[in-house]
Amino acid sequence: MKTIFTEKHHLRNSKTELYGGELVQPFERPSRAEYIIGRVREAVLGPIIDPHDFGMDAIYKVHDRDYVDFLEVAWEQWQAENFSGEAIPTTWPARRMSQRVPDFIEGKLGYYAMAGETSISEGTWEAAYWSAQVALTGASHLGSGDQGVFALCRPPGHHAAIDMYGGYCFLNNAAVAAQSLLDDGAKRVAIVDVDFHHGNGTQDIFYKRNDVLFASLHGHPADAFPHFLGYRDENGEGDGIGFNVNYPMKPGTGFDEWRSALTDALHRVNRFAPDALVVSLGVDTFENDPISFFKLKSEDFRRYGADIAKLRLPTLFVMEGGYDIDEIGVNTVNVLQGFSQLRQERAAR
Ligand code: SP5
Ligand code: ZN
Repeated sequence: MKTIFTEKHHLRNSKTELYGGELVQPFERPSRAEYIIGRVREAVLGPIIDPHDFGMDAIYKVHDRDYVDFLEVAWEQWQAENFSGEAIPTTWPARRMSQRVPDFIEGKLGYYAMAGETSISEGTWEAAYWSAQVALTGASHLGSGDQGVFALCRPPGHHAAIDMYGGYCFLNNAAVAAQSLLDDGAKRVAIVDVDFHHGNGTQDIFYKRNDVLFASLHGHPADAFPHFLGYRDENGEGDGIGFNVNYPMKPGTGFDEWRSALTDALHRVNRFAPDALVVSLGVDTFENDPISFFKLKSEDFRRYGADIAKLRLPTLFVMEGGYDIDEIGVNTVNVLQGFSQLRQERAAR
């Protein structure tokens, strides 16, 4: 299996995350990608390929232009105010307040942020741009016949909505890739999000559409980030009714229950009969993840990778979260190996 990867992810190197009332070193840090690419090399998963630059067009297809414009200049505008720290919002357009876009950077941050833990820092835009290009390059390789491709995206993307950032995400890499598969001729694309957190951004982007089926397995919003989306009764809107499926699960959920939810999601994908599958691959479902509460073990990742392979769909894995830095490389590559090994066994018969 090919891995798409660039060292440009290092450009996202924020110093601060608002966590537990303190500014701490972010959980979403450059070493995450180093652990994962290190394990890809060690396991000899396959060739490692640089992204191609596909430009901005694919990004504008899933995000609002004014939001992308804001991301491009946010750090510059923040710096122009001579603030000493990184850019963090403090004020939001909450209930019964105006939804007009302010001019001043502090107001803009609140307008475009869906969460306040994620600081915007020097290089954030460039890293987010290249992360989206990694996903687009992965999609282009699926288009030319590969059966499984790994887009090692960093920063992650699934919390980034049509016009909102947060949850360590700025551009929705999985959504950008899914849209590009449609634009290159796919009639339907399914996205299965196995990150511990609900993929609120991906849900938002495709909520009114029936050409993308979105299924997300995640910590119940009553107990887990992003807190305000991801309930079971969110089934889509308009043409999209029936094409959004959420599997919220309670603290302490182990592999058996989690796998039943995945089995149900994969059945729905199969009935949808897509031309391609995008997997939002977060490994923060691991039992030792520092910010999550599912109980998957390292071997479980291999087992569910094989479950996904049984769909026999061209599959793009897009890296999302996973924060226990010692184990994320192993767990991520276990999914990819479980997928590839089953594919190879089936092909040999
Ligand atoms: C891509 C991704 O996985 N983003 C996740 C962003 C989560 N940010 C908020 C974390 C707050 C965690 N609070 C957990 C308390 C555990 N004791
Ligand atoms: Zn996550």
